[in-house]
Amino acid sequence: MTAQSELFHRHPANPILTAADWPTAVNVVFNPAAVVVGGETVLLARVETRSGISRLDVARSENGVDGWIVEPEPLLAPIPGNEEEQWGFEDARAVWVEELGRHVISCTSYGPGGPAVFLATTEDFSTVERIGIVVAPEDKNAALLPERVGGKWILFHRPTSGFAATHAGISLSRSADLRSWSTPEVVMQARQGAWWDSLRIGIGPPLLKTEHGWLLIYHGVKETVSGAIYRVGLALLDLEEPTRVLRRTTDWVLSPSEPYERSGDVPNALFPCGVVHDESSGELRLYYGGADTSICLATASFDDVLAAVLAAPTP
Ligand code: BMA
Repeated sequence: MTAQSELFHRHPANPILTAADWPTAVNVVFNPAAVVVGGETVLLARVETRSGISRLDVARSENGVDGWIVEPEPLLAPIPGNEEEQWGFEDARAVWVEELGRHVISCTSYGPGGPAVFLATTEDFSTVERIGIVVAPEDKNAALLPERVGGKWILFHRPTSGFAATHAGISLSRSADLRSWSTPEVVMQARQGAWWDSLRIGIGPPLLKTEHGWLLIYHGVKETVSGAIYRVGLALLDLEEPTRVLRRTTDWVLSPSEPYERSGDVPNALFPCGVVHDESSGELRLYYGGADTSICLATASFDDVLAAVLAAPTP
C-alpha cells in the first residue's frame, strides 16, 4: 500500500496557521472549511477562545498556503440568549451551491442538549444568513451535496444516540427546502474490532463529484489505551443513490505522524473539514486540524486519489 501511504503530501509550511496568526489572543485554531471565492482561498476556521468556547472566523489567502488575512470579526459566533448555541460553533464545512448562488455552511452548534447540525448561507463570507439548527442533538459532522439528487437536497451527518453511542457512522437525510430533513439513512458504519476506523467515523470535507461517484474523504477513530487516534480514509458513493458505497479503502490514507499532529490540545487528531480541487493543476488541497491546535495542509493529485479509491474493494 505504498501508493496509498504517499497519496497526500504535507506542505512544508505546516502548520500553515496557528493561534499566533490571530489578531486577538485565542487558544487554538483548527478544523477549517475551505472554498475558493473570487480566486481567493477562504478558510472558515474553528477558533477556540480562551473561554473554551469556539466560533468560526474567516481567513483569506491568494494561494491557499500563506499570506493569510484573518478577518477581525467572527463570521459565526453564539448570540447571547440562544441557549442551543451557547457553547459555540465548531467544525464548519462549506460548499458552493450553484442553484442557490450561495455557499451553504454546515457546522456544529453546541448547547446543553448536545451538539446539533446548524446551517447557514453566505455569498462572500463577509456576512451570513442563519438557517439554524436543522438536525437535533446529538448530531455533527454535516455537509450538503452541491446539487440535488433525485430532486432532493442531501445532507450527510452523524447522528449519535445514547443507545448506539459507540460505532457511530455516516448517515444522510433528504430535504426539499434545506429546513426539514428526512429520517437518517445509514451510509457507512465504523468497522468492528481492531480496524483504524472502529470506534466511529464521520465525513471530512464536503463530498466531491467525480465521473465515478461521490468522493468521500472521511475521518475514522480508533480507541487505544493512550486515547483516540483520528485518521483519514476514502470511499466512493453512487452518484444517483449516495447511500450505496461503491468502494472503501482498507487502509487509512493520512495518519498523525508529525509533531504538530502528534501533540497539542488533543494529541493524534488529524481532522479534515475542507478540500479545494484546483482543476487547472489537477491538485487537491486538503485542509485539516492538527491535534485540535493548528491548521495544516496536505496536497495530492486528484487523479491519484481517484485511482486509489477505485482500486479499493467494494464493501
Ligand atoms: C471530534 C470533533 C472535532 C475534534 C475531534 C478531536 O469529535 O469534536 O472537532 O477535532 O473530535 O478532538
